[in-house]
Amino acid sequence: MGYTLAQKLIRSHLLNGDMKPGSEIGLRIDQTLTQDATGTMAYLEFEAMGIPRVKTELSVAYIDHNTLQTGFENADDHLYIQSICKKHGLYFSRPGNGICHQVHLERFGIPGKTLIGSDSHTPTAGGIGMLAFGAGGMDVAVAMGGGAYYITMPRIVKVNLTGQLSPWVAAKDIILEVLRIMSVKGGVGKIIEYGGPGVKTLSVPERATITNMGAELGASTSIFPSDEITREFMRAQGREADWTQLQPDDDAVYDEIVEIDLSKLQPLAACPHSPDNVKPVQDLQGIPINQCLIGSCTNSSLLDLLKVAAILKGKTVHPAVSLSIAPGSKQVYNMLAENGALADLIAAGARILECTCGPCIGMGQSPNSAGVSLRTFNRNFEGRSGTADAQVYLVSPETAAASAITGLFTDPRTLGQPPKIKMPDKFLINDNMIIPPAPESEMEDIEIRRGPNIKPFPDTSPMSESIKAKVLLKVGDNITTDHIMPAGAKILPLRSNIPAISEHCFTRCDEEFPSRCKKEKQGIIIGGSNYGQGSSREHAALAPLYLGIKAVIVKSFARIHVANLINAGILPLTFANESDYDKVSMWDMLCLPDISKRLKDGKEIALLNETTGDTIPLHANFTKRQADILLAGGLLNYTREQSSTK
Ligand code: MIC
Ligand code: SF4
Repeated sequence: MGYTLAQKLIRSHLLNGDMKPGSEIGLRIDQTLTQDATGTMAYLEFEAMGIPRVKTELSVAYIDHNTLQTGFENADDHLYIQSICKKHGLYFSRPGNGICHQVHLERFGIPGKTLIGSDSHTPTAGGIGMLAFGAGGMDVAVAMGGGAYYITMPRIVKVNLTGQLSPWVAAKDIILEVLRIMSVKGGVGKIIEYGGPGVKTLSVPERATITNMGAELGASTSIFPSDEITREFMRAQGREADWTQLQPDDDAVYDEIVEIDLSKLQPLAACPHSPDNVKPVQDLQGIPINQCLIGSCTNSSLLDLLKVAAILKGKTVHPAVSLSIAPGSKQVYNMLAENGALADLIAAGARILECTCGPCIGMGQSPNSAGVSLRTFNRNFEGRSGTADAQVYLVSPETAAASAITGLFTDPRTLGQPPKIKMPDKFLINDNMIIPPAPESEMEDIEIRRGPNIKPFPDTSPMSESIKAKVLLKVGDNITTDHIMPAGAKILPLRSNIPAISEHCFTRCDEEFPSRCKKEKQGIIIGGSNYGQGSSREHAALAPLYLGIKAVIVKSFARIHVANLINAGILPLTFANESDYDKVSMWDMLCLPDISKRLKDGKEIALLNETTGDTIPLHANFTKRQADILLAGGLLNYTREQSSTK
């Protein structure tokens, strides 16, 4: 029996475990990336591990999220990360060089290598055949120190692409169709592998749009084969030597197959407030819009922006609309400037932003009250834009540009002949904004620059014998990490200060949550299914940890968040029977008797609801390693314990 492409890469990087779906495997990690909003914490954790130099083949730190700099905090974090890179052996991508996933694809990604990044959209690199995972900062810190990255062996879904896209239908519409079919939890525990004859009709930037938004499926990762098209892209980036051909075996067996005939697709939009709430643009035509935003790690490639420029050339943005465009990287920005397309965008009235995440993470450009905003981004969670009642739709660059001109939701197919855009034979290569690390011999002399907002990692202690605490919050299904730990221009500068950022924990759902936790000293959170979907931010675990949350009990978890809870030493448990969710209410006093002993012995766990008298069975499917991490009070303590017993 042959292997799928993902299975081949897992096999060649397997350090421990066996490749049986559902069992834990440890992978050797070749490359890591961080961005600045998660990076400071990841490097504080790396420092706490006491490893002098990164042990990966390549580690890169990007500055792309926290670039608004309304106070000293973000700039201090940037300097801290820059000094860490120099000292500990990492490449540093300066602010202005672009969004981590776009730059990594252009300048560093290598087909067949493994990559983990402290950002949920790290699987973008699957567009060139990398096996790439989004992870919490602590997992990235461990990988930088040479440790394995642990995941549950996923099942493999093949998305079989046939046919060819019709004019005006884009890669974004393919991934929106996959989201429509599978939903935001349909990818949990799975790797999405793209195959079939339709693959060769898609360029690398198009493939990367698709693998990028695999994160919204909840998938472990997404991957395309590495073929002649990948080779051309690598050649145009001056990196052909890094290319290898990668295909699944002919007799590979998949756990599930999803068929998509590209020729049947039409322009689609994800409607408020979830990436899987997908409708044809045709059905939304005529809705008046207020804002169009083009960019983010999903759709900010040169190819995307050249199409947008061609659509806008000689036109004017509708007076009712604000159109802003953020190129994905300095390379994209520079090439747009050199070939005149930037002039077309400016002439049409687009507001050109720096090449960062910007409005995607609520760093400026919040829409007007109840504003309708069309975005080429990947997430339209309620409130993420910074305007609580905004109506955010996710669309292709073609749909966004067409609508920006008319002022109404517009199917781009109404525009006539589409522009013919060709991938360049050669990209503009100038890595002057990437600073290499100092040689090992100079490491000692480099001083780490720590601003006053950078506070140490919160203290954790080993798990107590029993847990007894009140329910301090009860939430429903599909809670995102944006609910748990909101982002945006006001809160993001606090990412390196856990005590301060904790004041905002869950405030989008319940303003009183932080003060209630402080008063009660410890508590338990109850949630529905797919709890913790979205971002990789470990702050969604570290803030609850700081606020005294001991356990989170839900119907089901999203992959990265449950790993972050374990790493923080918070006990993540699931109801054995989902209907038992109704047997627990706010303020109930819950008890998990002998919990540390039960974890040690791998015994079933029962929850005692002392308020109602119910006994509720819970699932706690932890591996020995996970149980040991929880017992130690989190991954940092566990890693320290491990190294002291060696
Ligand atoms: C996001 O898109 O939500 C982010 C901001 O990139 C996050 C990381 C973070 O919260 O810093 C992600 O996707 O992991
Ligand atoms: Fe940045 Fe948005 Fe991509 Fe997250 S999804 S990395 S905030 S551009």
